[in-house]
Amino acid sequence: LVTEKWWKNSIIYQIYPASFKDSNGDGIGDIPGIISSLDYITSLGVDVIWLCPMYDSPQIDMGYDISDYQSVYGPYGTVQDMEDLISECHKRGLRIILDLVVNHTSDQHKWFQESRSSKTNPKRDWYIWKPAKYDANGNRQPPNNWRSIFGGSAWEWDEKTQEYYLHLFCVEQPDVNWENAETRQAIYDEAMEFWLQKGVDGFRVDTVNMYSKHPGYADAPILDPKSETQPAFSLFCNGPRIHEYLSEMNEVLSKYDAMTVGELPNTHTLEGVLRYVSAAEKQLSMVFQFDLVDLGHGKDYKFLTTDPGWTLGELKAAVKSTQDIIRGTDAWTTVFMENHDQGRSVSRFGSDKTPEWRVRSAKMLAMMQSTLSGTQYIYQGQEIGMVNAPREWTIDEYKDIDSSNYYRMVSKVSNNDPVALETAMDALQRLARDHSRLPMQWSDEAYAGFSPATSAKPWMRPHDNYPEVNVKLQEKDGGSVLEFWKKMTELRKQYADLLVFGDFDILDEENESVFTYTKSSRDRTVLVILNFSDRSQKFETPETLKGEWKLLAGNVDDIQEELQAFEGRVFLV
Ligand code: TEU
Ligand code: CA
Repeated sequence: LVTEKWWKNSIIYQIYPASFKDSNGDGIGDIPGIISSLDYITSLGVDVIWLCPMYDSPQIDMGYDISDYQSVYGPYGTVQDMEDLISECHKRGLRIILDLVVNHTSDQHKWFQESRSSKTNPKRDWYIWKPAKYDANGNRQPPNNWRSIFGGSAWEWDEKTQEYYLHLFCVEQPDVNWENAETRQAIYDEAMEFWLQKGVDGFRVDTVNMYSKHPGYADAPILDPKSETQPAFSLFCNGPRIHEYLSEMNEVLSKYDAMTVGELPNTHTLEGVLRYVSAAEKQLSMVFQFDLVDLGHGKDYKFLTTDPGWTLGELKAAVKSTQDIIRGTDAWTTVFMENHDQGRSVSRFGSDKTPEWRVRSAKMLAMMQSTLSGTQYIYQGQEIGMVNAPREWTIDEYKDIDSSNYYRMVSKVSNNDPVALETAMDALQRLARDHSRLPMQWSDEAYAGFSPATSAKPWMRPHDNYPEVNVKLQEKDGGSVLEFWKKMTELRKQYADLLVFGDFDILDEENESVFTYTKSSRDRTVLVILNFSDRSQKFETPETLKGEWKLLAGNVDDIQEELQAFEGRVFLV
């Protein structure tokens, strides 16, 4: 273990700057707020923080639309604040990684301003411009039928220069042309080296498989006959030059021994994933696969009119596909159930129906996460069991562009049909990205202790449950979700050979209520039993594991013969 890379046995805490801690009372989280919370973060047993984009940005997509890689968004602070944050982290033995968003920039970035100024501008080719197509009636059409990930066409017409530009995300996020070597160099210099030289320890790499589009820009197959645009993931993910680009990027990173975790949507085969994370390939340290967090989504579009639900069998298969990445390979993997793009895990995979189930299922999920192999990620608020916003909240409380585009689309298509709009709110209440962006619940004071009591209203409404679910209360309660997470992170470190590096095997693939698996090293085994149902279940002793068992962790006080609703047990065999 000693010879392993530092990032393998690390626990990484993800911070969403707008919603973490507001130090100056303008209702928006900020860097000084993060600095003031570093001792809290270290108390969790965390080794690294990952900071979501804090760069200057018009905030159309909450900072994933960057207008200047080398400056900081005013309300969050300054470059000096970032330098302080980096040194305050390092002082405490914490490492820090930033979000690297280089598939696209903001349309306000000076590169794009130049690019769109004329067809002959030297930076014209830094973005993806294409001429219009015309139909039989002479009507102007975009170059192809690709759908943007936030809905509508992925192409935007530019009146001034009479061409379309590509934006896989929102209109204000034009895609950079990675085919241009000069553009790539500018990205390495301005977005990467600038911060590596300031001491950051690596990057979470946004949309890491989208930089190389399939040449020809062919139309996507028609999956949605009622729509003019079609999901086109297969045509813009994992394109022919992607691994060449990542090798080049890796040369920059390796000068600093920086870690990377790539965001890898729409990639499901073992071979496909290994191209990114096998050590021999020299691309990325690890990736986030989407198998687990995509459960209960539509395949090509996440919001569906009917809830597709998910089964425990699907969840087991999703976990297995990420654990298998490291079985007999030189690759590495990740463990996560939440991030800033997802609903809260307790609401999705546990239960927030009663306070008792909320607490117990949050602990059950903590047991699962803490016993799977790979680098572990905790998203802010997950450690106190924060849950999705209540169903009663109206669309006005949802701030994300993905949510508002979706709601607007439904109201247009349905002509404001109240039933359709209520169904849309059901979908948003399950899956909207907003849920993870509610203010962090620090205490039972005004605004959940996120903003000072005297300040402006926070940019998002704090969850109504903050008087019961908050850090301050849980720090004083030995039975809280927070104290449980701390125990689990300690256990993970103590049994790292099994929990971080061990082999994963499912014992009950067929069981739709209980998830039983082992983690094993050469001479020891850990057995994990998790009841994902809200009913009691039979507790079965696996035949192969007779012998002496020691209970390492559990989430009920009175252990009985049967497993209670959402009960979990972790044994050392
Ligand atoms: O997300 C990319 C992505 O493909 C999805 O997670 C997407 O946000 C979701 O499916 C939409 O419903 C990354 C960032 O994590 C996300 O916050 C950004 O909006 C996006 O890239 C664009 O930079
Ligand atoms: Ca602030």
